[in-house]
Amino acid sequence: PQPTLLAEYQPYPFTVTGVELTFRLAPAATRVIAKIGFAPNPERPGRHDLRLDGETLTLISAAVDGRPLSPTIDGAGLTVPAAALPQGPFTWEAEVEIDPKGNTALEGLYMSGGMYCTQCEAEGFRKITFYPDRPDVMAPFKVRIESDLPVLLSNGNPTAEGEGWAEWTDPWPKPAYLFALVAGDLAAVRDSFTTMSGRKVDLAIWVRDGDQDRCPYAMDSLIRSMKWDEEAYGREYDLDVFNIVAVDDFNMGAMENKGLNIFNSKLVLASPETATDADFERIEGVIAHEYFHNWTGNRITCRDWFQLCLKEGLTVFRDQEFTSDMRSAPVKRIDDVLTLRARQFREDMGPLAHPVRPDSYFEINNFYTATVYEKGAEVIGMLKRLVGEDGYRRALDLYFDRHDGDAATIEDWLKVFEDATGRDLAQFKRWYTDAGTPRLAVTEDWQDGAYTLTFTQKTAPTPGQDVKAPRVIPIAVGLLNPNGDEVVPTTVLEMSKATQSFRFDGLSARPVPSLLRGFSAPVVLDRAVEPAERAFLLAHDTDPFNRWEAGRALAKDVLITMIADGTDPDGGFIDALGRLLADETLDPAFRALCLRLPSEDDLAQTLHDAGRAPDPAHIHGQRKRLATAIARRLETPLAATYAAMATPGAFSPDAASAGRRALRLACLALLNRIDGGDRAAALYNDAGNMTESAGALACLIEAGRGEAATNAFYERWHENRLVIDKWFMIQLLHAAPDKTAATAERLAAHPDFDWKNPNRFRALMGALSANHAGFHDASGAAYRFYADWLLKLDPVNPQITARMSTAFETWARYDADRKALIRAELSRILHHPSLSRDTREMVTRILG
Ligand code: B3K
Ligand code: ZN
Repeated sequence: PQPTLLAEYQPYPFTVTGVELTFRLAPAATRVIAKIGFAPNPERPGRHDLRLDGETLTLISAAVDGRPLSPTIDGAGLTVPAAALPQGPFTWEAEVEIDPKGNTALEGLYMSGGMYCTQCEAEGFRKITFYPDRPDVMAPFKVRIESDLPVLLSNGNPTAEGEGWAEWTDPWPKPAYLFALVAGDLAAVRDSFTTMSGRKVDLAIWVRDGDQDRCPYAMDSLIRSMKWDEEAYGREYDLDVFNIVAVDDFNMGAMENKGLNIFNSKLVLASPETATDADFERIEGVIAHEYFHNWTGNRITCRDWFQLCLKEGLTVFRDQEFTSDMRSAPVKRIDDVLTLRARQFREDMGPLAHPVRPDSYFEINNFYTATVYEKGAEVIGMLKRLVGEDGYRRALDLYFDRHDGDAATIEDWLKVFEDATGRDLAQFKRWYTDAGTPRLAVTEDWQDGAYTLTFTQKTAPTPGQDVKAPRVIPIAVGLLNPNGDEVVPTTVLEMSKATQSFRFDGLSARPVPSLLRGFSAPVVLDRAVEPAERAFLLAHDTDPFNRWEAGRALAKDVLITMIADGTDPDGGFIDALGRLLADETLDPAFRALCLRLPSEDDLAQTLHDAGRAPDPAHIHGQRKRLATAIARRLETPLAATYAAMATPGAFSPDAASAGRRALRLACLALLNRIDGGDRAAALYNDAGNMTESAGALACLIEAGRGEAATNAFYERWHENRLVIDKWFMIQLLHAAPDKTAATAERLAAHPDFDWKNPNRFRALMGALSANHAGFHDASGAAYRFYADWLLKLDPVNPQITARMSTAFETWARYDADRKALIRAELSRILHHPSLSRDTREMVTRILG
């Protein structure tokens, strides 16, 4: 097979004037009758064959302008020769049969617990009917659904219904990937929203009967999102109805289908008893994300899949802004940077590194990555920093104005910024075309009241890109006086050369620099800093992100030293942490983040960057040792804070209450190292919400006394799938390294391990690979077990298999034995005779 290349883009030879679909639903034999209007595309003069994508379809009949024909069918679609087509517009009609029940890949039309649902992005529509399944072909759709099921939904507005059928009309031209259909025995939770121009929109969340009481938070989040998009971006909703459906079997989080968002049920359903604070926050963020796609994705879509970041980077950026407005902006920024570093930096520094806008792929589903999403959002954050709040607003207004109804490109996106602000973005564009995380080295000079910062940027080669040209890097800097006063407030330095100096004059004393404030660019700062300076910033920096960052860097330095020479942890660091913990002027959520130690995976990468092969078991041991030392030295304040942060009374998922619980659990996790699990046991017994139950259970397992609670948890929740996912996950995340593989084997044999359900598979396997020391146990048992399961899942659900193969992307960090073990598993996978295209592409790239 050949890769698809950005450079080979050509418009489709036809435009689609309208699509009419009839679905006669039956589990194993659904009929889809399509009537599609085509017209020659003036952008592609001449006569062309009609090429339609189609996979796993049985063609029953086909006709052009009413004349039956038998097109040539291959594994990827069908072709009608130009000679068999009229010169001008024509109507294509086709009836196909599909098998939703046998569709375990969960792409196209499939069944989940008795209901029909669809997932078409990126290329799933071709499993529903023959069609030009590409995002630049946009058309209005009319859909008729025939079924005995009581609830029949599709995109757009409901236009007619009768006994056993319903009809939906979507007036907004859309690409096929935004098509959706749902049919089932569902219950609705309803509300409404009146838009800024006074139109009333009927809102509904559709769930299984019995789940209605877990919908209010999602509904509230939707209403707040609709309001926010009007206020922050001037964007109004454009249909009479907005429907959300929750399904249990779903390959990812959620999908922004026009007017009919389909969600993984874990991102809709929440009650205090069943969902953690993190779940609530995630629900709010994803509901917003999918809703925001209505403008950034649906009204303006992507010309081709290489432009995926056009909608995803921008929509992530928008949902991050939304969450910052709803909750604490600094805490949100820290959370986002933690995720970026954990997932995107790891990707960017390994064999899977690719540009935010890739230029080649075998399977596009493999490019829904942290780079496209999270780094894509960071790039927009940098643009905003460079052009300022007003420039950003003007550019976005122009974007919506100029491109509404278009399938656009990154070039179009950058052009609106150039036109709105007069700035040349040719060099900035490298953030889209070049892979890799730049490293920024810093030196300082102090002479006669002038302070000079010199930065040197360097980006290591990435697969297929050996030489890296310098990028535009916005570096937000503030300067502090030795007494802690800020002498230069946040200033954005614009670096564009490989090496560049910036000078600050008229200072009375040598300042302490606070660099890369707010994490103003997705780069790694390489600067050797004395612990005293970090402690100074931890105590005094006015930029909350950098304050946290200073503590983080200190913790990392301490841990790296402990790992290197087994020295005792630094008391100065622990005392600084203690002062922060006791500072009641600080947001509890912020303090909780400061108490969190760098992850083992992060430490492994740091050691590797320094040229040392990480030993996962040793890292695990030293990290625990530091936690124990902190608990010993700060026992009194930790215990006091633990008690003070209780949230008595009715549960509220708001950010302030969640922050208190986060701080409380952060204290508990440390105290748990020295109290033998006593506090966790007490908390487990009277926890009134899932945040505390799950937190206490994790501590009990860590303390080696989790058995009773684990069993009790199962007894209490075995009928709730989402909670049982947590049950699988917690046991593995907190298993001791040498017992992790055995725990995974035991859990995989549990009757509730429904491995074809993506949430359940991810709960177990995702937690296994996230248990760094357990996954990388020297025996290789976890590697083998994990690879066995990838091979088992691949024929059933290639998308999930391919995605989960990234657990192995870091193999090159480790020692020769581990490298050999992982490579052996990867090549065992690769040599499997019928491996999917998805997994083949990933494993090939990982092996390099
Ligand atoms: N656009 C979808 C993701 C589709 C993934 C296809 N493999 C959800 C989102 O990003 O909003
Ligand atoms: Zn998205």
